[in-house]
Amino acid sequence: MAALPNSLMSKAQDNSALIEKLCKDGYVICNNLMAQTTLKRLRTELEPWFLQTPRCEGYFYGYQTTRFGRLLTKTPAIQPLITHPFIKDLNEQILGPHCDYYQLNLTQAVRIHANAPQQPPHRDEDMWPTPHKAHEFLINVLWAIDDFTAENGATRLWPGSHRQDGKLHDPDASQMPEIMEMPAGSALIFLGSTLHAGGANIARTHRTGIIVSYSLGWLKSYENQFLAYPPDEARHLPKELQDLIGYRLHRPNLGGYENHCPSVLLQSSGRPASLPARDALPPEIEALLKEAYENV
Ligand SMILES: O=C(O)CCC(=O)C(=O)O
Ligand SMILES: [Fe+2]
Repeated sequence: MAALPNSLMSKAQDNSALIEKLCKDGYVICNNLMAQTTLKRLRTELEPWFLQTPRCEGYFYGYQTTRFGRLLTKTPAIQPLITHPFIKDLNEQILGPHCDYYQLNLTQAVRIHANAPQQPPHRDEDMWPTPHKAHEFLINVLWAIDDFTAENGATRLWPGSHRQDGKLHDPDASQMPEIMEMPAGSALIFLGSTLHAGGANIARTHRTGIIVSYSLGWLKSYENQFLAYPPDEARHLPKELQDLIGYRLHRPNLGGYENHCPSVLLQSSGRPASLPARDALPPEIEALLKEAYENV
């Protein structure tokens, strides 16, 4: 493949080039991936929540930032971002082979206020404490709601710091991170194994972004999706989003309600009094068990 001119890619570029770049460098920036009308709506819907949400507490989140989740309820304009076909394709190729289905791990609005220091560098996958991960557990998409600049806290990221051939590669301590500058409406996509940090904000104004991350369907998600979107709320979402937030079984028999598909709770008739436990198995296991059963 011809070398890409820089880390900026347009949505017209085909996905295989994007995935190649993501796997090689651990990140890729897609310029202006969201429609301007979506950006405008997101700004309008997010602002009242930024005004009413108290500042974060803790050295990881950072005391001079504001964050909140549950974005499907707070800003419905986010729906097309979560199910963006471009991101879907990436998820299917990178996470898809390692699970029955991938899930929505988190939606989070992040505002880095003026004078905020740099966040501690980290890999988002470290929340799952398995030391040697043989494949990616998470894909992160950070949507720029404001322009991300060197001064206002654009994400710092260490290219090539992601897993290579099953090993975690740690950048040389002297390696400087790259600054993920991008115009509002763009998306920074990076792997869960890529080292990064929210930048220090030395500008006069804040920097706002939205994190949408996806993880393997058999992992505990960062945001508790069933509390964020209980059945009475989830019932009104499109099926694709109900699936993404986990109202379905992950084979074998994982994530059920009364050993049944949890989507049963989305019916308007409410909670059934009792249900038959029903296997959800991969076809090869199902076939083996059937054969053994019939030969008893
Ligand atoms: O806001 C940013 O630039 C990055 C935030 C981040 O990496 C995190 O909160 O995990
Ligand atoms: Fe992070």
